[in-house]
Amino acid sequence: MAIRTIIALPDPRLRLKCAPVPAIDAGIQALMDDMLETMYAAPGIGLAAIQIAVPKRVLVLDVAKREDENAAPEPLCIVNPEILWTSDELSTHQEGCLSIPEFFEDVERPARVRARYLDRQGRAQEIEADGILATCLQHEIDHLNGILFIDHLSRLKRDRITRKFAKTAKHRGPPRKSGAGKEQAAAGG
Ligand code: GNR
Ligand code: NI
Repeated sequence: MAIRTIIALPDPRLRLKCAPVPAIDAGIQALMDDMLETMYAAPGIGLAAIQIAVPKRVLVLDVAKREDENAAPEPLCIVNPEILWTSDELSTHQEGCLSIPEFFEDVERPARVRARYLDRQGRAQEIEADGILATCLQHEIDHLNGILFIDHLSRLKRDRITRKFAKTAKHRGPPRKSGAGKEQAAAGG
């Protein structure tokens, strides 16, 4: 297992539509293990593969520790998810994103969702989620389609944050091409 670098705005790869996984093999399982380690280290409650520069329809979630720091981990590995149903009822949660660091804003989404997916062993599963799990699942599935939570905000707020990150990137210069970055690019195909 390894902690991978999380890419951030304005990296254009965050806007890719990610490819379905044809088969869950050892490589995909290793990817999910790295994603979980990276998510827990960040720390975060969800991570999509594209956030570590791998454009595949894979995500991991664990909302267990959000309320209780000492709770046992409850990792979910989700491949090729498909939303089957969303509630008409909406709910609002404050969202953040590891690829948009230090920016938090309320987002309104369906309060409950049902989805079908493949788990770590490639078995078909269904999940019905509410609360923060429903929010996080929708946030992660958005990532697979190149959608970020700022896309659900007003254009004014979205443009403000997009400009801020474009400007910061200019000051920082282009990302360094060394170490983990290169390995990831090679593994990302
Ligand atoms: O760690 C995360 N917290 C979070 C809080 C509210 C709604 C969504 C999230 S997901 C985020 C990690 C992340 O960027 N996943 O893509
Ligand atoms: Ni995110």
